[in-house]
Amino acid sequence: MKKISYSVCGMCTVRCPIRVESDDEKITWIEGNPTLLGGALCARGLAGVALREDDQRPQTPLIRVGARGQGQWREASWEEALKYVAGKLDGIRRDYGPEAVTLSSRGGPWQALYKSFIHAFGSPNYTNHDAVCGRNTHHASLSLNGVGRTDFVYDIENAKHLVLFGRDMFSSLRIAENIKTIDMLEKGGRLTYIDVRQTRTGIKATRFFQVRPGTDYALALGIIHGVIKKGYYDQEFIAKYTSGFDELSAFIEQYTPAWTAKACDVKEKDIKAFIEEIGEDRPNVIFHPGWNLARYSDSFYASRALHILNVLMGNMEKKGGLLFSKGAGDCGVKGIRSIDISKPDIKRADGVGWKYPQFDKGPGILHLLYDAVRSGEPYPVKGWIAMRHDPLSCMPDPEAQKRLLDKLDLLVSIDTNYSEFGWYSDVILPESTYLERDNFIVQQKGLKPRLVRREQVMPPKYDTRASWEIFRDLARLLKLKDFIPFDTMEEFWQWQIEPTGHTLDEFDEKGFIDLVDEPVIFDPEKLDGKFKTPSGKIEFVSKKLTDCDLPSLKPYEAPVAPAAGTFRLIYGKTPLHTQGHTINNPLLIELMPVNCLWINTKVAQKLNISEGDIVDVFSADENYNASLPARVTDFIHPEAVYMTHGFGKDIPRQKRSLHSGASDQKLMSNGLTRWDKAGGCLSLCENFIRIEKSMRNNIKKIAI
Ligand SMILES: Nc1nc2c(c(=O)[nH]1)N[C@H]1C(S)=C(S)[C@@H](COP(=O)(O)OP(=O)(O)OC[C@H]3O[C@@H](n4cnc5c(=O)[nH]c(N)nc54)[C@H](O)[C@@H]3O)O[C@H]1N2
Ligand SMILES: Nc1nc2c(c(=O)[nH]1)N[C@H]1C(S)=C(S)[C@@H](COP(=O)(O)OP(=O)(O)OC[C@H]3O[C@@H](n4cnc5c(=O)[nH]c(N)nc54)[C@H](O)[C@@H]3O)O[C@H]1N2
Ligand code: SF4
Ligand SMILES: [Mo]
Repeated sequence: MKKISYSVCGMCTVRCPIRVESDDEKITWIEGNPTLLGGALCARGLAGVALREDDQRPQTPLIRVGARGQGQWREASWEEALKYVAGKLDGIRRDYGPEAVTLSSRGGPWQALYKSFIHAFGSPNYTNHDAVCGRNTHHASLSLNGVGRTDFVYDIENAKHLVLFGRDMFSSLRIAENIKTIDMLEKGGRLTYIDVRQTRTGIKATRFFQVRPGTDYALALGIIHGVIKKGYYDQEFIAKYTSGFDELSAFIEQYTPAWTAKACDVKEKDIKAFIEEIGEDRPNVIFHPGWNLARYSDSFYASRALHILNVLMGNMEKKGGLLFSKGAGDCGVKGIRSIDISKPDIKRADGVGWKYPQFDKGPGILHLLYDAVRSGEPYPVKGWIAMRHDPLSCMPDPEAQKRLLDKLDLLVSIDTNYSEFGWYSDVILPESTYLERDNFIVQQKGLKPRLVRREQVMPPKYDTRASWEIFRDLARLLKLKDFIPFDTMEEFWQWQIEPTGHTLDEFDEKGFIDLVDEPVIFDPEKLDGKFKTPSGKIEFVSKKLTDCDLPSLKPYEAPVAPAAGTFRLIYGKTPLHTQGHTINNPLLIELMPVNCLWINTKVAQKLNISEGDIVDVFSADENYNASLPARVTDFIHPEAVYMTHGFGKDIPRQKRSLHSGASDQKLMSNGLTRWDKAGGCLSLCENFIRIEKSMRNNIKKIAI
């Protein structure tokens, strides 16, 4: 029977709204929601069909029988596997207390479920991926604006100038944002792109700066210098809503255009020309403060400087600027109910909130959890459930991580695929793919807050389950009170939507429900109370940072140059894959089967490497090496080499992608030790590697 379903894409965590056509057990069409995205979708979104069909994903619960990581599994029924996990969790709770169990996830709109589960179990240790993603920029926004990075919507479509520092948005996609940016460019808007290499975004830009790696903070300081010296800032806004402007003005004195040009390897005249452009375009200028900023030890300050530039532009709550994201309460309407079991009053194992008061308590900082694993302080960590999360793929030095994981009694992976963590775990609980399951209704903040839900399009192909069923059943076995007191998703949806006055049928019209008819914009003259800093002002000098012995206006320090014969390893995404988990997708691997190593032309000449040659790459401790083809180009800074993240997989059951290309995090030896003390993120771009032309290029064909 033909069916049309509205749902939410699950091929990456952007979660675009989709419309799916199916005919009995076959999906015949997937497109972006026509009302919200005009049908647009990316290659990965379309490859969701291949994810469902993929027989190289776990098809039943699996319990490890050999040593960890050896890949010997026995298939188990759901009843047996859940009883096994619940029994182990119960044992840890009895022997060490519930706080000895941690649950990590990829965050996002459904995290309330997993967070509530671990809280109901009695542990405060919910954590997520964000310390290798957006924590630096989130903390930078909190320290300045008192609200987090997702509390703003960027009105790109109406901007006159969008400035992106390494936010490679046409590779690292968000479909709605891409559409808005194209619209802006077609209306004559300007795009300035800053990166250490040329990218899909850079080639669409009106101005491109190829900077020395790790110097974004210097460039941002130089721009602040120019903006203040030229008077290209909104004096009224600064006087009304900010504190510390005099300190900022004094601090930037030294960061002249000439200094900046030298620090960043760019031309002084180009910096000056750019400052004139933003002088003309303000206040409709947006400085994107970054997304994945787990890059350098000063990325927090670089991002803070970009947030400061938005403030100087006076673009808040103005067309073409930064608009506050509104929830139901801001719009005077009632929102949905959600599951929300509060955190037990126990110190977090990662030290966030007590040892590290500078960080937002929310999901904590995952790599700091490893300190507790290592030392047993403040208490032992004995169990880890990774829900839609692959710590071994997303954090550096997986071998060092495995040595620490060996101290734990229980590792559980709830995943649609075999992740690297799953492969090292004790139990894999396979989740049904996003096309095969329902999820809660989600209330998305924005100019018009909206309800969306993920609806099951197809029954599961294999013996897999939805995460809400997995957690519900585990909670029942563990006798956790108040956790999901319902049996079907339909019942839960009804309970969620009831206070809003809307009905579930409304989802069938266009796939989402707007809670208000018109966008809600605050009066830009009346923003008092919106900045949740201790003083209620935008704080150029933050008391919270000062109290934690951290500077607000940190003097610039140049990044260390690579030692002779080594290169700074940098990475990014491709539009054809999501992190590491689509590499084995039957359709996507066909489009991109291997990553390659970008290397500057002059450097390549010295190493006798030509385009397409196989090169060998070695981690600093020489414990990991891999081979991949070279991409020789002028458009990368000579200090750096680049590769797409996610390759170099080592999971034998994923036969298509086994050992294909190189893994950036396996090349990051000791990478767990370098992190940004103010922002919390690991500094993933502070790793240096050695490269050689591979001997394999010389293999001659031998006729037999
Ligand atoms: N197709 C696709 N889209 C995705 C994802 C995906 O996996 N695949 N993941 C999503 C997620 S979770 C995130 S967080 C976002 C991330 O999106 P982005 O924040 O855009 O992050 P990356 O793609 O990691 O960006 C890496 C870029 O930083 C550049 N870079 C390295 N060093 C420097 C430097 O010193 N200065 C400057 N200016 N640039 C530098 C690299 O050359 C590279 O181009 O993408 C999202 N979108
Ligand atoms: N070296 C390096 N490190 C990085 C990055 C980089 O570019 N380079 N990028 C960083 C960024 S921006 C991020 S956000 C993190 C990503 O962090 P990761 O944790 O690696 O995130 P993903 O790969 O998106 O997803 C994790 C797991 O979720 C599984 N999964 C996917 N869909 C589902 C589902 O529907 N249900 C369930 N249960 N599981 C599912 C996937 O199979 C995968 O194993 O990595 C960060 N680390
Ligand atoms: S960006 Fe692509 S993969 Fe990610 S949610 Fe949107 S359509 Fe799906
Ligand atoms: Mo991310």
